[in-house]
Amino acid sequence: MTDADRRQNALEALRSFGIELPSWAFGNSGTRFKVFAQPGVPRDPFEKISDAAQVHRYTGAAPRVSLHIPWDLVDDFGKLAAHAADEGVRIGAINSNVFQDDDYKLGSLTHADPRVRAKAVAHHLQCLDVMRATGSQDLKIWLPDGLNYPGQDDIRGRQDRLAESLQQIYAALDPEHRIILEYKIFEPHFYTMDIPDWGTSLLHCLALGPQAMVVLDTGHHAPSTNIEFIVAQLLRVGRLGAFDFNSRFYADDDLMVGSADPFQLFRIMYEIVRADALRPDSGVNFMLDQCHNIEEKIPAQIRSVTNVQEATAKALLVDRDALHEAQRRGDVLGANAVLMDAYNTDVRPLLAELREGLGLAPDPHAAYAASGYARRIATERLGGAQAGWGA
Ligand code: PSV
Ligand code: MN
Ligand code: MN
Repeated sequence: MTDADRRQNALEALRSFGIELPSWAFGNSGTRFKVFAQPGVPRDPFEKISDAAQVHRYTGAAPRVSLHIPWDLVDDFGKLAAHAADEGVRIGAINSNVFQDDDYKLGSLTHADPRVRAKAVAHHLQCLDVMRATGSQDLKIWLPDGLNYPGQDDIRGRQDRLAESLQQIYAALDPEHRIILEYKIFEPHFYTMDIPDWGTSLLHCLALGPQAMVVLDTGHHAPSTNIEFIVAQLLRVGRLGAFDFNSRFYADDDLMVGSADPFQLFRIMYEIVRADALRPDSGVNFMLDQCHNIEEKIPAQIRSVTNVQEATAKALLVDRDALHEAQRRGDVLGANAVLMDAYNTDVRPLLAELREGLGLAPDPHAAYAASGYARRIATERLGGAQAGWGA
């Protein structure tokens, strides 16, 4: 295959590559020290979707929005889905939330008290109803459950209770639904989390059945973890359900994807391309999970989408025949050079061409800035909501 062929193939693959945006990226957010309010932030889930639609309008690559329940609770989810359609986007994954209720202080789906477990299961069944009303297919579960002190509770007993609670939720899925199960190494608990790693998530998914898949949040690992190795493993067994993309320097920083380590993002996307998992029907949902504490939110989401697109374009440009040949020969430096050649390619002209082919401006950042939308929402919206807490 020639360079020109690879370029054409990359353009074609990128045309159908969509990234899902989180509704909570558009609200005010911060750290436990301070939430800095910004002018024009959405006052309700309808306005969050309108803002997410701006990102799609200028990138052509962000056609869905994930919701978080109860942060995005509305009376009529059919109306919210219709609003999304009017804005040219769709509702994506529905995130449950069992981390802000006093009842869940010692656990939710793992809690020792059957009453609390039943309440947490019922919340997930409510999320399935939201999925039915919005046409969403993915129920995304991240649990805050865990322990702060050795001996605080029985590690193994909690796994048994978790398996049983998940089974009850799984049994309520419609045929087109999936559970996508996220893991996180630590936080809010520090001795152990009940789903701390991909192995634990995968074991629960395998026990549940084919409609359960793992979510890999790039910020949820120990420093230096080889994330692309995990991606390759999960793809091999057909259980990579989704990404929560973001960047981290220290902990679960939720910074813009590709800002801390664009090379890692490229390596991840290469494993995706290698497994032919970029296709919209591959079963991998490419989502962002980010908060923008100090930067403007819509431009930050546009930047995040273009960062993912750039890493993906580079991964698509890898000369896989040459790589395979170098690997077969045992040519260590040659194989590494093939990968680095692709990584070092400036793909911005390719992405500009992609956008022009879609009838968009070549530079989405400039086009959004020129649109006047930020000025309009700053004057029209007063009293914007926080991303989650208090939304
Ligand atoms: C937890 O840290 C997490 O990554 C989960 O995906 C939550 O739903 C999300 O963050 C909330 O921002
Ligand atoms: Mn996440
Ligand atoms: Mn997180």
